[in-house]
Amino acid sequence: MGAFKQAHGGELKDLYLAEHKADEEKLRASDYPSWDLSPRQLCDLDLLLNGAFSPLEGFLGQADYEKVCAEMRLQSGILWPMPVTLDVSEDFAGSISQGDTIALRDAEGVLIATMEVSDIWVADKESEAQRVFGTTDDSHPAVDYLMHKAGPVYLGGKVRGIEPPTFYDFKLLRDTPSELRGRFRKLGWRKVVAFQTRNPLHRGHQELTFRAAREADANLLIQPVVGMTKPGDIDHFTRVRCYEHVLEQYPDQTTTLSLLNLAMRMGGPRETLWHAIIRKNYGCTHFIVGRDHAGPGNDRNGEPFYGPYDAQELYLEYEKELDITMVPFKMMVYVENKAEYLLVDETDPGDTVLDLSGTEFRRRLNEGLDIPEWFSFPKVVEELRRAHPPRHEQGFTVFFTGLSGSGKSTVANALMVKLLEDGSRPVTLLDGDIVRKNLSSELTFSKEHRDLNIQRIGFVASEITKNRGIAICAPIAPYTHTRRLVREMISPLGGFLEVHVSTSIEVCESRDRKGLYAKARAGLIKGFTGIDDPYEVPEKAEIVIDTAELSPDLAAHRILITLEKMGYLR
Ligand code: PPS
Repeated sequence: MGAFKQAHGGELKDLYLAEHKADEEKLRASDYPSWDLSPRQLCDLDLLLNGAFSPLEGFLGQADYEKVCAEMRLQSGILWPMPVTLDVSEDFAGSISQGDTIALRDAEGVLIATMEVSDIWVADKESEAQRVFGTTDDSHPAVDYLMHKAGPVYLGGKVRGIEPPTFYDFKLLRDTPSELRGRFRKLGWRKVVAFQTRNPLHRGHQELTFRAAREADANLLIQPVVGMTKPGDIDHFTRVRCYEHVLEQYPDQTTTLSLLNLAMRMGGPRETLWHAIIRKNYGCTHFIVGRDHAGPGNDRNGEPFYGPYDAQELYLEYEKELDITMVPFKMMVYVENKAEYLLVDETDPGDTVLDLSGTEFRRRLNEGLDIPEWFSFPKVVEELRRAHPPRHEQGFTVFFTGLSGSGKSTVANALMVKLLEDGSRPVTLLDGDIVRKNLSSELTFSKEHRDLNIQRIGFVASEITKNRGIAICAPIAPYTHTRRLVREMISPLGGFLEVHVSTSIEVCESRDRKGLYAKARAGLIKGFTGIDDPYEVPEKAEIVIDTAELSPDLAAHRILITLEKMGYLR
């Protein structure tokens, strides 16, 4: 099949062992050192094994890695823009030697592949970040991963597949390159234009992709990434349900959908070439490249990491070698007076052009506001609304912090009762004492244990918030850093409101309801917050309450009003 020639001139790889050989290797593998793959490594391995990363036959060795970082080429000279490396801990690296075979397992311990270790080296991550992503700024998701999550030592070597990773979701929509090529062959599709996406598709995308296919005189493959995308993206379960609705909008027999288990790096231009090679491996002849393809957003100073058309420019330089034609993304807009989508340069001066930015779309979704029909399909909006209900249907956490005896529990109780009276959602109170009794009974008041205690509270509250309930937490939580971690854990899942109960130490001590301050002063309790252990005053609390000045009833009322203003209560 001429149309399915590889960009790299070689064959499509299939790195799985034949069944009987896999069985033998499985037996031997019980003696191999085992590495538990991270989610990103599992995605990489999946695409290595099924041939989507052809011509690679394993994780890059050092010489290939260096050349890929420096020149986007493998030692053989073949174009390969993205390092695909196996990063491990120092401990694990120290336990193996060059020439050893290791077992690569998923999180449940299932043996996915074995790898003959040809290279072991300590990566110069700064240099890698600079050369591959053009920056060492860790607000770039791939740089963040490299610097803060990836292990310090890289292993390279050929992999031998034992068993494909298991997926329980959308099985029928996941294809290996040879399966998808088979589908194209069966359908008689000789030219296929691929569309890569990590976002839900709306009318503009549907118009654009179909137009691209018509212009290329090709069929269309919508191939969204479901492996790992940009942190904060809409989850793939919701997106895939949306894609299925959009698929109904294309004329019959023109378009197909297939999911790609790629772990994106958000590497802009380099990543675009990588995407093209992968699509070539999947049997596509054309690839749509949009504005800011695989863009990571803005850097620390609010500037974009890459120019909007850098990816298209780089593609043009390598298009011949890639051997998959670029279809540059043309900006489409809705022209109200003509009731149709047109390319920007097709509009007339008198036309009324409508636009809805991504940010405005998310705001409308968040606040349950109208989303116009010209922008998206009703079924897509319905799915997105289901997954992202307006704030008054989302969960939230009210996180009290303050000294012992400051009145946290009293106000938290008053708030709980008022919220129960409102009745919009289930309410859980995670008071300091209750948690210490039920979740953290073995913990002391050392810094380490206090942090652990707060992290446990944060975890439970995040689960409650995610499932659209209300969590009220009332620990002392004396450390800024830990409070910030809790905020970061919960904020992406729903509302988060920090309430600093700022009642002074003098007032708390004079109240001394539990007699603990007296004991602390007498040296009978060591490390008591505010006496001989620090309390770091919150700087960013949404509400500050001093119970020496405000009754519990009024304090709870003030919190309710704030929640209302933020949109969490009606
Ligand atoms: S922390 O730091 O957030 O983990 O503390 P927390 O779990 O909220 O503390 C719960 C109650 O423990 C009592 N207690 C102490 N507090 C501070 N320091 C020391 N050393 C200590 N020992 C016991 C104290 O009464 C806390 O209850 P509240 O409700 O805050 O008065």
